[in-house]
Amino acid sequence: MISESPKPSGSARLINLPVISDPRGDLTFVEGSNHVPFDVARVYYLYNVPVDADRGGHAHRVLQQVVFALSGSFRLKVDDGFEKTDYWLRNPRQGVLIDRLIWREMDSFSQGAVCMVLASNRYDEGDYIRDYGAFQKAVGAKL
Ligand code: T46
Repeated sequence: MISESPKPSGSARLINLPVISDPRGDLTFVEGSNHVPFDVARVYYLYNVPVDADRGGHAHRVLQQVVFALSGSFRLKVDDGFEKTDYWLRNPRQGVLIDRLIWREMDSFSQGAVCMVLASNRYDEGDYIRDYGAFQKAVGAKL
């Protein structure tokens, strides 16, 4: 239940995870290098996010990540330097794979939303590009 507009970027795409449903509820699982295209080195989650908060606002040089809304909803905006795409995440079994060198921003968090991220590498501040002009230069976009 993720809507996209206007069309998917070449370097971000939806990932659908398996679900096993029975009268006790739903169970979804993720296996590294199977359901996501990398070994998972780190998991982090965002919670207690104010509804008017803006998060992200950067790209990564090498890191790949998959972003899920485990609970509630939020908007994930991705930008490969040429094309921008909005994903509205609200289904815990659908995530967005964000490849390297993709600018991302998140906003419009619902009350109580929980965002979980699977990452291909451990935390490294040196991997962040936090300046949009530097990002455009890195992807070779026209300034
Ligand atoms: C991303 C989006 C979706 C750590 O110490 N370890 C970690 O694993 C992470 C993710 C962050 N931090 C520290 C770095 C900052 O001092 O936590 C602080 C807040 O991080 P940041 O402002 O980067 O949080 P977001 O929500 O803007 O971005 C995060 C990820 O950093 C980023 O990779 O793609 O979520």
